[in-house]
Amino acid sequence: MKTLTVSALVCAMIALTQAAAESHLVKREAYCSEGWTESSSRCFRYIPTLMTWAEAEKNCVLQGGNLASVHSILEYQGIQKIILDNSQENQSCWIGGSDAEEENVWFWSDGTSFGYVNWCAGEPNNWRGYQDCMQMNYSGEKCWDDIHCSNMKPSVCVKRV
Ligand SMILES: [Ca+2]
Ligand SMILES: [Ca+2]
Repeated sequence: MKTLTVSALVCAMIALTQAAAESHLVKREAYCSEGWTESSSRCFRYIPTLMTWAEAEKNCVLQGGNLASVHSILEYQGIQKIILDNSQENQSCWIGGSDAEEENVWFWSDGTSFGYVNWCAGEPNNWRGYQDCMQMNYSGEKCWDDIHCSNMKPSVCVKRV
């Protein structure tokens, strides 16, 4: 009788452990919703449609996100990989940096703090006095540049999980 109880307990424990392992797997698969790619514990989406910066931001918002913010070189490389995987090239894209509110005061449109930067040499230069939106993968260095917000570009959205 005692042996039977112990066996039953062991069986129950094995079953629970398996259930936990399976639910963990399911959770991992669903980390990002369909069409979004996990990188640095966030979900990103490459948008090939050419849009202005504001249109691109609005498009991300409609999908529950914002244009991508970047906080480290690892995050930046992760976003570059998503662009390369989806477009087969290192396309220049809109990300969420903007100094439209006040010249040379940069913000991320998702509200995260602006610290890490990867500006190209000599950028941001606010060329001709009206460059207020951030493109990435600019020039041979694939770094950041400020350009006029009405340029038409692909973009990268980010969504917090
Ligand atoms: Ca500017
Ligand atoms: Ca510039």
